[in-house]
Amino acid sequence: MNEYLQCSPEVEAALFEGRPVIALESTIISHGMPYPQNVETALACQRIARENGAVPATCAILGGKLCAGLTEKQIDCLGRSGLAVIKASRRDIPLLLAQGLDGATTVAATMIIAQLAGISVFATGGIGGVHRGAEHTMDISADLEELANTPVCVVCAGAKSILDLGLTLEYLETRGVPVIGYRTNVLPAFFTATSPFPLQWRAESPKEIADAIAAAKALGYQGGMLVANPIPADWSMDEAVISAAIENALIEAEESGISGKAVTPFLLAKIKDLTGGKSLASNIELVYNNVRLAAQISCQIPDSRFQKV
Ligand code: PSU
Ligand code: MN
Repeated sequence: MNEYLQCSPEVEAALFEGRPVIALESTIISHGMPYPQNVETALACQRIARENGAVPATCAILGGKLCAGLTEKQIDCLGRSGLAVIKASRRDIPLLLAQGLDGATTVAATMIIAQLAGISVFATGGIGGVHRGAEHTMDISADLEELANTPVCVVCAGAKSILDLGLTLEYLETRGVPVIGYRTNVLPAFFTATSPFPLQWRAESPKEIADAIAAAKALGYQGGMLVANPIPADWSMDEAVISAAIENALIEAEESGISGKAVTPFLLAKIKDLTGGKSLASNIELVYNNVRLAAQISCQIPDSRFQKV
């Protein structure tokens, strides 16, 4: 095993025995939600994974180690620390490891840990993508490149329209990433189930997705896969309310000169304030929905391991 990788005993045993394991990220804990809802949500995700037959491997960088499987205490610590923890994407990993630091892992960094550990399915809320105005800012999330290069299947609720959804799909197409709508023909827009952007592929069951993962694995495919799972109807937000909140948050970000990796956390917090907390409740439910689906997919993969590195 890689000297920097540290799987919890439970995750280690499950992987060794070929039992289903799913990865969960930690930027969503430290930077995506306020305390204490972030910790409650992260712990509930672990419960939901187990109820659906998968061992949860919440990932983070702690003391310079790539950790897969955290204790409640470690999750609580990440949640309390909030923005004080470094938001860690691919570019940050070598430095955090060399200096023995902590980092809350984004989708990209969590995919890297998952692949090293041999975990092939990962549940999150929303992925990073091509930001609106990227033609000027070049702000394109490293999550997209990771999906192109790392063989992990990421289950998300689409992407927020703080991003340019059309360009995000174009980028994924260019980089050869399959995007599969789960019981939908269009890319979900995170807080709402639909968007004007059609998808090429649709799956009706977790088994269909597991079969696609198995085929990619058999080919030794380099890249990952994205499953877009729409927010459940009961939790979907009003289109006009959420669009107005996003527009206002984008204006505030621009006026405050927010840039780089601070953009997404800033927008998320603003949107929550502007919707009186409604967006947070929806956000939490869509994550649970994704954890459920990811666990069900992992249970359909005969040997849920990608090749160990
Ligand atoms: N989108 C959300 N919630 C999140 C994130 C994105 O709706 O919490 C987080 C994820 O961890 C994602 C990261 O991987 O932000 C992307 O950040 P950036 O755009 O800086 O790459
Ligand atoms: Mn960015």
